Amino acid sequence: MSKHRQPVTVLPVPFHYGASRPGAEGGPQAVLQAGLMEKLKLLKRTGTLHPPFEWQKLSRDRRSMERMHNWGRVLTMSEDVAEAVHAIAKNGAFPLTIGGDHSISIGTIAGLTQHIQQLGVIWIDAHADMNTPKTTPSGNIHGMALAACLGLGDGRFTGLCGVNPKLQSKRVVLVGSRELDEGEKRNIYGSGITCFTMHDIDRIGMARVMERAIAIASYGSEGIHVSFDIDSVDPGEAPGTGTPVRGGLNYREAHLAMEMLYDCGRVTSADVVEVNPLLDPSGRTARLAVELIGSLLGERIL
Ligand code: Z70
Ligand code: MN
Ligand code: MN
Ligand code: MN
Repeated sequence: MSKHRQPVTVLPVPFHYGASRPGAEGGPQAVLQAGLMEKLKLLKRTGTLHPPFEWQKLSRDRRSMERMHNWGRVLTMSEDVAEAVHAIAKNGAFPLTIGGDHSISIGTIAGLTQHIQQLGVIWIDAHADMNTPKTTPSGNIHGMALAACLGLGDGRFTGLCGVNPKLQSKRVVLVGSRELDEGEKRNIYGSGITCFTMHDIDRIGMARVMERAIAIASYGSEGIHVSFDIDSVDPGEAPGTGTPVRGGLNYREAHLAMEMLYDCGRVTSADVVEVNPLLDPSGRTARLAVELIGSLLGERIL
């Protein structure tokens, strides 16, 4: 099976405890409702739906701290997601994880790095999610997810699955950044990851940004993981998300990024996170998510 045309296994992760408010737990259902499985079928990518995880047990877990809200629930979810994603990848399928808030990527990346050597990551987001418990202004773990994968922050998360760090900064790229906290900026510089802000996209264009991002994430890697936060897209197109930030990717830039990722032939997994249907009763944010997944998996105009 060519890496380019692997069958897709969808892992729904209805989870919001990494964010400040509820709603993202409805993301998977909204994206499925908007036609995700039909899209996979159309693209002849099989489209298996992973059996749901026993979310009940999370409700009893009250472990929390001022600087790491709901860390018990996030940790339990991450362990389960890591195991599921590792199993999907081992089976030769493309794990497509649908969030849920962005803390779920701690789990997906932990699972992937057990199977793929020197994983590259392209993190498309209005935010960098590079806080640690020391720098976080909110205590919300979705703002610490990428840092944890790079070995920064609390050992409960950096040590997940026994490998720390999971990612090497020379293969990690941020795209679409436009709202960074002060301590987080220091973490970005200190870590050595690459950051393409909205300024860079305006200045040199999305095509050149993605060419560079892909080159960086592929260097010496067995695969690229795309972690796509829907808040990277401008709120005019994607209003249904917990922390909208104006000045985001326009409709065409978002599709172009996904198309270029498909065309590079090196993407082996993806997360689509932070779709919050409570904030968008029209459903257009979930429909956009399905469209963008289509572009990432090879849908073309001609
Ligand atoms: C802020 C924090 C964040 C997503 C919000 C926001 C983080 N930097 N990430 N929405 N996806 O609280 O750490
Ligand atoms: Mn994010
Ligand atoms: Mn393995
Ligand atoms: Mn974000």
